[in-house]
Amino acid sequence: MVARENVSLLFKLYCLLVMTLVAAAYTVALRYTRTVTTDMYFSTTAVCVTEVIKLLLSLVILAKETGSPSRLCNSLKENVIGSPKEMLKLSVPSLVYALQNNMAFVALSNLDAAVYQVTYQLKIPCTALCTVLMLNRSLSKLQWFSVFILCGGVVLVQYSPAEATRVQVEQNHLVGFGAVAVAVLCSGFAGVYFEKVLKSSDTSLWVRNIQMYISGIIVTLAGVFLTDGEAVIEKGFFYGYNYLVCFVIFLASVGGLYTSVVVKYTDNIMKGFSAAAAIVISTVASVLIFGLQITLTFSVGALLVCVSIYTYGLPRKDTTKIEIKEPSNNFSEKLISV
Ligand code: NCC
Repeated sequence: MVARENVSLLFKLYCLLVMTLVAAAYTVALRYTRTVTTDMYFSTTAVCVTEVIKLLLSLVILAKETGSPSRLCNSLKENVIGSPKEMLKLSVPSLVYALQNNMAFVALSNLDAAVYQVTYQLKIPCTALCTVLMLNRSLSKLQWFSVFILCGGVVLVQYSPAEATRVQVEQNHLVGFGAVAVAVLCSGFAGVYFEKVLKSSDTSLWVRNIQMYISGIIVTLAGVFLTDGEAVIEKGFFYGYNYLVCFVIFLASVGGLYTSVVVKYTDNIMKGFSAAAAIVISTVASVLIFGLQITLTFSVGALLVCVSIYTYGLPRKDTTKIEIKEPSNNFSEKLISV
C-alpha cells in the first residue's frame, strides 16, 4: 500500500517536472522561431497542427487503455458520435485554449521570453479566482496570501537582469502585454472548466481529451482561414516550417498532454505551485551539477516560493478562526472562508 502511494507520488512528480521543463523549452524555442526575419511560418497553422498531433497521441493512448481496436471503436462511437452534448461541453475550453495558444504566439512575437514568462505568472491568482468561482471551493485568507506570495516568488525566480535580446523584427510591446492579459484569463478559465468537466464524471481523461481536441481542430482551422486565409492559400499551409518549428509543435503537443495528466491527478492551483517548485528544484540541480551561479533575486524568489507552498498547505483550523454559520451566497464570503 505504502509502496503504491510512493509510486503514485513519484509519477505525479515526474509529470510535473516534465511539464515544467517542456514549458520552459517551449517558450524559449517559440520566441526564437518568431525572431527570424525570413520565411516566417503561420503561427495559426502551428496551433492547428498541435491539436491534430494531440488528438492522434490521445487516440493511441486510449487504444492502449481500452485494450483492443473494437473496444476503442465502441468507445469512440459512444463518446464522440453518440454524445453531441458532451462534445459541445468540451468545445468551450477548446475554443478558449485555441485563443490562448494563439495569444502565446502574438505575445512571444512582441515580448522577450523572460518578460513573457514573468508577466504570465498572473495566471496563478487568476486560476485561484476561477477555482473559487467555478468549482465552489473556498480559499482561506492565508491561502490567498500564499497565492500572491507564490506569484511574487516566481516573478523573482524568473526575473533575469540580463539585457533584452536584440531582434531585427518589429515588436509592439503594448500588443504583447495585451496578448499576455488575454492568455492569463484564458488559462485560468479553460483550465478550471476542463478540471470541472473531468472530475464530475468517471469518463476517461483520454476520452475527454479526444472530445476537446476534435473541436480544437475545427476551431483552430477556422482561425487559420479567418486570420491568414489568403496568404495560406497563396504560400501553402506548411510555409516556413523547419526543424525548429516542428520541435516547437512537438513540445506544444507533449506539454499539453502532460498538463492534462497533471490536472487529473492534482488540480490547477497545485499545477501552479508545483511548477514553481519544479523551477526552483531544477535551478538548484543546475547549481549542483553545472556550477550555475545563483543571484540574490533568485534566492529571495526561491525562499518566497518555499514559504508560499508551506503556508498554502497549512491546515485551516491552525491558521484561521472558525465561525459556524449558515452557508452563504455572499460573493465576498465565498471568496474568503475564514
Ligand atoms: O498556460 P497553461 O499551462 O495553463 O496552458 C495549458 C496548455 O495545455 C493545453 N492542454 C490543456 C488541457 C488539456 N486537457 N489538454 C491540453 O492540451 C492547452 O492547449 C494549453 O496549451 C502553465 O501552467 O504555465 C502551462 O503553460 C503552457 C505554456 O508554457 C504556456 O501556455 C505558454 O504559452 C505549458 N504548455 C507547454 O509547455 C506546451 C503547459 O504545459 C503549462
